[in-house]
Amino acid sequence: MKILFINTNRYHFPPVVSLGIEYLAGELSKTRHRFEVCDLCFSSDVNNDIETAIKRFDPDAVGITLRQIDTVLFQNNEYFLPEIKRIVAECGKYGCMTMLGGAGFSIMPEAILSYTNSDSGISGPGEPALVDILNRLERKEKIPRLVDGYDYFDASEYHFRRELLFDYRLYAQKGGIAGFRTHTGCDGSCLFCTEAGKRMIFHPPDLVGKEIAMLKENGIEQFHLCDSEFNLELSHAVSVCKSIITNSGPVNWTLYMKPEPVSEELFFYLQQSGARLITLSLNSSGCDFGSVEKFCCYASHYGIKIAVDLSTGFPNEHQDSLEKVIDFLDSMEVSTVGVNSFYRLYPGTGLYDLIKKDESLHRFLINGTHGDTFLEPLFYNSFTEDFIVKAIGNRKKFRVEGFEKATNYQRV
Ligand code: B12
Repeated sequence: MKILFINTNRYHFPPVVSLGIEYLAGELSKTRHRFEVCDLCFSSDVNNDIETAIKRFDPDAVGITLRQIDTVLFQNNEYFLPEIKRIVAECGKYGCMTMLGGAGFSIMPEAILSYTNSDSGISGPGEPALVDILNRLERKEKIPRLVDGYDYFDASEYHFRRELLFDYRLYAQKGGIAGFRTHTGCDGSCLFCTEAGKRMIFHPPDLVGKEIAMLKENGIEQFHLCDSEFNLELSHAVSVCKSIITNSGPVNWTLYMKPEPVSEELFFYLQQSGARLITLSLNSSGCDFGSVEKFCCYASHYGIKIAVDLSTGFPNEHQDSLEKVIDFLDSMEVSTVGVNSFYRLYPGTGLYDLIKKDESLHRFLINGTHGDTFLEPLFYNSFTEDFIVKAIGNRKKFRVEGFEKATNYQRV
C-alpha cells in the first residue's frame, strides 16, 4: 500500500520537523508498504502542494499529522483545527482515504475525528498500528474509524526505526533543531497534563545512540529531546547518555526534566554527552524545594544551564506559594524562569474533573462556552497578570509566560 504523509505543522516559532512521521516511515521501511511526505511547513500554496503530491504518488491513504490543537498560550493563542479540517477536505477531493494521528490529535481523538470529518485515526504512538491498518486495507478489510496505538505494543521496549525525510537545513535556517525520542508515554500524575499516566515504551539505549550518530553523519548538530521528561526511569536515562557518548560522541542537546529522580551520575553523563540546557518543569503548588535545590546544584556543578517552566495558580492554591517559589528560584542558579498562570483545560484530565465538580472555581474559566467538545481552547486562571508581575518585581531572569512566541533553547 502507498501512504502519503502530510505534515500540517506550519507554526514557525520555532519550526519543528515531524519526528512522528520519521518514526512511522522507519516502521514502514521494515515492510513492503511505501510512503512519501508532503511537508507543508514552509508551503506558500497548501492546496497546490497537496494536489501535486497526491497526483505524483497516487496514494491509497493520506496520513495527516496533527501535532497540536493550538499553541496553549492564552495571550497569543493560535488555534489550528480549522486549517486541519480544510486540509482533510482538500485530500478528500482527490478520493483519498484520510487518517489522522499526532500528539495534538491524541489529546481528543474522537472529537477531532468528528470535527474534521476524517475517515480514520490512530491515537498514541502509531508505528505497529499503522502497519496493521495498511495490511488490513491491502486485504480490503473494513478498518475501525479509530484505534489506540498503545494497544499494538506488547512489551515495555520496542525497536523503533527512523527515516530522515525532511530538509533539516531549511528548518535550521529558521531556528528549528532536530528531535529524538528515548521513550513514549509518562508515568507522571500532573493533574493538568494530557500526557500523565500514558504507558511508557522505551527505545533501547543503544539504538538511541546509533540514531544520534546517524543524524550527526547527516550534518545535524543540534538536538532537542522529544520525551515528555527525560528522567522518568533513571537507569534508562543514564544508559541513553552513555550510548550517545559511545556511538556519536558528545552532541549539543536540550532536554525536558522533572526534579526527581536524579543522581550525580546522571548529571555527569549528561555533561559528557553534551547536554547544554535543561527545561525543568515545576509547579509552585507543592514545590519540593529540597529536590529542586539538589537538581540545580548538580546542574551547576556540571555546567548545564536550567530554564524553568513554572506553572502557578492551581485551584485553591494560596498566593504565598508563588512568592516563596520566586524568592527561592531567585537564589538558585537558573538562567530563566517563565511563569505561567493559565491552565489549558482538556476533558479527561484530573484538573478538568476537579473544576467541573467545584462550581466555586467556574468564575476562573475564560473563553466562553465550548459546547461539549472543548476543542477550542478553554483556560483556567486564578492568579492575575498584575499579581504575577508584582511577585516577580524587578528580578531580571523571571518573565510572564505567554506573550513571547519562542521556546527555551532560543532564549538561553
Ligand atoms: C518536544 C516537544 C517540543 C519541542 C520540539 C523539539 C523538536 N525539535 O522536535 C519544542 C520545545 C520546540 C516544542 C515547541 C512547541 N510545542 Co511541544 N511538545 C513536545 C513534546 C514533548 C514531544 C513531541 C514529539 O516530538 N514527540 C515525539 C514524536 C515521535 O511523537 P509524535 O509526534 O506524537 O508522533 C507519534 C504519534 O503521535 C503518532 N503520529 C504522529 N503523526 C501521525 C500521523 C498519522 C497519520 C498517524 C497514524 C500517527 C501519527 O505516531 C508517532 C510515532 O510514535 C510534546 C508532548 C508529547 N509528549 O507528545 C509537546 C506538545 C506537542 N507541544 C505542545 C505545544 C503547545 C508546543 C508549542 C505550541 C509551545 C509554544 N507555545 O511555543 C510549540 C510549537 C512549535 C511548533 N512549531 O509546532 C503541546 C500541544 C498541545 C495541544 N493543545 O495540542 C504538546 C502536546 C505538549 C502539551 N501536552 O501541552 N515542543
